[in-house]
Amino acid sequence: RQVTSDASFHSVSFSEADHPRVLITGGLGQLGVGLAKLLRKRFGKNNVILSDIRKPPDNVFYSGPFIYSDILDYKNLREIVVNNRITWLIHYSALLSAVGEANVPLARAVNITGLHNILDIAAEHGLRLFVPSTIGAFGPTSPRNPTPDLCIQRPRTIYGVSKVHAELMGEYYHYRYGLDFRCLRYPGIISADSQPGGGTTDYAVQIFHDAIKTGRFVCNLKPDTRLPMMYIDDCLRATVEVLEAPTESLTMRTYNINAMSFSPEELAQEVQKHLPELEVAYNVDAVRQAIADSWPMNFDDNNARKDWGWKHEYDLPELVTTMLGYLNPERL
Ligand code: AKB
Repeated sequence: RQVTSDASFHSVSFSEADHPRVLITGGLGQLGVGLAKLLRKRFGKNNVILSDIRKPPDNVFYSGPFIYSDILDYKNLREIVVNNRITWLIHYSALLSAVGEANVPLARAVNITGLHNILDIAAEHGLRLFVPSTIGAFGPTSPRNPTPDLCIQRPRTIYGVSKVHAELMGEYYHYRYGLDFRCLRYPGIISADSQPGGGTTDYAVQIFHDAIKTGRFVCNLKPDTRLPMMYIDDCLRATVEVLEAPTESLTMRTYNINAMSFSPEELAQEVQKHLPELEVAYNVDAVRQAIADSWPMNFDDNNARKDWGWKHEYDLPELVTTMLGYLNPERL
């Protein structure tokens, strides 16, 4: 191992000889392409394989290895891991909160049966396994302000139930079979060049696109709905940092991570500082509102900060300036 020259990382990187070989499932969602880019810079282009069941756009296909992989097909998954000598598995395939409620059987298959395949393959081949969890793994009976790592978890969505299941199964496999399972509970993630699909926190991405395209945004949550949020660069960096954290630094296997909390009203006001002509209206979606009302308002991530040095870089003003600068560079 060698000490990294990239100052934004707190841990170590790998030399060419002992680099991990990484497979990312659900690679064409909001986070996979960005994570692959980051990991390819550290471990080399050909050591990070993106996978999905959809056809990738040309720029993704040509930027590094891409492979078809269906997590519900155990043999296909196993073949990919064996043939490519995979050592790290990053499991991003999942149906998110709102879309999961619209198709519970599919969410159950992908989020629960798919996870079982991933766990078995990871345990059988001695892989380091990262599975993201979420603020959605908490529910109305959890403390919401703030929400600590360890507390009551009785979510009321299939997404939340599947993520508590993933946390518990991953930890069980860790203690029972020695699986190197690592899990972060992500807040709502905000990104400019990739779209989330079917989440409750998606409004916080859509507002930027609508503000620039039409100058009008209709929010599907009430103005004072406060939720934990994070800019994508912080989220991807946290993921790499926990994956590289020395085993002895991890006192737990599932950590909350956070950067900021805001409501639609507060986000709109911050955007209006740059685009005063933006009009915001509210047309509440009952399903999404009920979900958001059962989720944490503030997320306590002190254990991540203490154990492996987690530190966010983007707060609300920084997030808004970065998103607007990215989507519409001439305006700023
Ligand atoms: C969702 O809204 O479902 C996701 C999440 C917070 O896990 N973005």
